[in-house]
Amino acid sequence: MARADWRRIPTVLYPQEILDKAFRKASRQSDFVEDPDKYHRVRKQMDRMVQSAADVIDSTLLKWVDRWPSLNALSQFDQALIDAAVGNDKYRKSLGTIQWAAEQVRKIAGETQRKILRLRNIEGFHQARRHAYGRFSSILDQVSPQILWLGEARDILRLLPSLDPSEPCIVVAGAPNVGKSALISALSSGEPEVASYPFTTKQLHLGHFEHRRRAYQMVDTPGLLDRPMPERNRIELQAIAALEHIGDVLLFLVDSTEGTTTPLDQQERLLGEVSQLMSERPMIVVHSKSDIIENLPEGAETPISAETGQGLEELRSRLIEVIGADDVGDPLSLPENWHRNE
Ligand SMILES: Nc1nc2c(ncn2[C@@H]2O[C@H](COP(=O)(O)OP(=O)(O)O)[C@@H](O)[C@H]2O)c(=O)[nH]1
Ligand SMILES: [Mg+2]
Repeated sequence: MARADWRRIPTVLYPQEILDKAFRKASRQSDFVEDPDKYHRVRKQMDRMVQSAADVIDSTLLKWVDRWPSLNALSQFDQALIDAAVGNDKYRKSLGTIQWAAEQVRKIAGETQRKILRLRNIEGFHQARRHAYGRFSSILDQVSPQILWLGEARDILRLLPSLDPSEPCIVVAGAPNVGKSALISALSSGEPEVASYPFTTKQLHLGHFEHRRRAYQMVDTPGLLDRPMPERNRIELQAIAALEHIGDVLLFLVDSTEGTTTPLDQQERLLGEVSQLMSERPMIVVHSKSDIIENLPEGAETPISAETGQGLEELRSRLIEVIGADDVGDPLSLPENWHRNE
């Protein structure tokens, strides 16, 4: 599965800039035409101008379309994020429209070439060239909303978190302010990346640590797995389903300190909902802010503190063990139903 890297998509030119670039190049090309006979020279020049302008427009548009990942090639998680952030339909249609524009430009260039072949006078050649230029610019005018839309979409998408679906991923859930972001920072090697989530105005934290050459990713879930489920919209549900796919383990934080923002019974209800939603995935429940916990609720054995580091290494080992990415089994053992037929 590809990983979307929006930062690698170049800025597209404004429609007028594409035209300017195309027409400039076309004029330069026509200067290279040499023919002592004016009739033939102009005919070749006008033909060359139309073809090279079309080449520039066509290749600029197609090169850009190419750099956008095809939605189907992306992970479900990325697809859900893109849908929530800019809309998958709009995304597909805009790219389709730009591709259509490139085809039209090609077609116009072909028609003009055939027309110039049929014409028999110098003024006609000029006219055919002017006519083609006019059509190029009206095509670009027509698709300029889509070009501008994609430019804006790119700026939004580059703020989204990018997760590598081929590496393990830990989804960190829990009510607001229980310490999810602080824990991700504490477990991360280096500063966690701050990204935006289309579901919330809050920032999302994305961290990772390495173990045996694998990058264990950790992702926050503000606005998704931190409030009661019933009032979810379609896109949020989709994102939750996607999280379930991409996450190898769910780490749920409970804040049982005096100062908790969300009362314990509500946190327990949330835990119940989240564990139902992610029933396919192993879940680890920890009590955060152990440095200020006065009395740990009964049965709660895993206090951790992002502040003092208490319990963090144990937690890290447990996560690695539960994910089991390193379990390759015994390479010498044979499948149970294996028979040697010699
Ligand atoms: N004492 C203490 N405070 C913490 C700890 N972890 C987080 N906090 C504080 O709890 C508040 C919420 O933390 P944050 O990570 O933003 O919570 P989130 O909303 O779940 O991401 C912040 O003021 C943190 O400084 C901890 O281990 N000990
Ligand atoms: Mg947070």
